[in-house]
Amino acid sequence: MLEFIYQSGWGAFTVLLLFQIPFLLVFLTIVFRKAYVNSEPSGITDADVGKWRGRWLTLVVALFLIINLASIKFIPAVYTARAAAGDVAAIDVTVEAQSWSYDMSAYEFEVGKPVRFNAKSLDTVHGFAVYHPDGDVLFTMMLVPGVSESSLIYTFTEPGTYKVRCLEYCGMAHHDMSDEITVTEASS
Ligand SMILES: [Cu+2]
Repeated sequence: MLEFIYQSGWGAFTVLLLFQIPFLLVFLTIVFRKAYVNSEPSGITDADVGKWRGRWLTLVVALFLIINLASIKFIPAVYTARAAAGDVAAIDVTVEAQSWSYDMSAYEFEVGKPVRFNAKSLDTVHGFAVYHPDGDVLFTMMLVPGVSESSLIYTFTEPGTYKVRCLEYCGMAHHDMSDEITVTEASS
């Protein structure tokens, strides 16, 4: 359903509006209120500014720490290192990215079986991003030509058709650079 966001210029334009419209509304509200509703000095003292600056900084630092600590286990490099340290037998798959398609040694995987994606690019910088059938990005890898393969271990938890997309701008047909992975129920 959200395919158009990736495949047409109007999709990108719509996403742009989602960022621009709220910004514009807040900006115009502030300008309007200050210029036409209340042109008097604000009455905010230096002490007020200091107090709110302190609160704001505390909030930002606290959010930074909480979000980072809570999300650390979802970082691909972290769960790949954990899976590798755990000695699990992962299925090796080679992925070769080239403008503007992928060549993979396998396209079908099973739920619950770890897959090690060994990916590289043959020409320019490409991405290898795998999307859950509901549209969420599960992980993305940046593939730089001339650099040895990057590896990532991922274990699919649900069957379905997973979309692969390039998330590094790589030229004219970048928006069309995609593929599909099928994940089936565990056989045993
Ligand atoms: Cu691309």
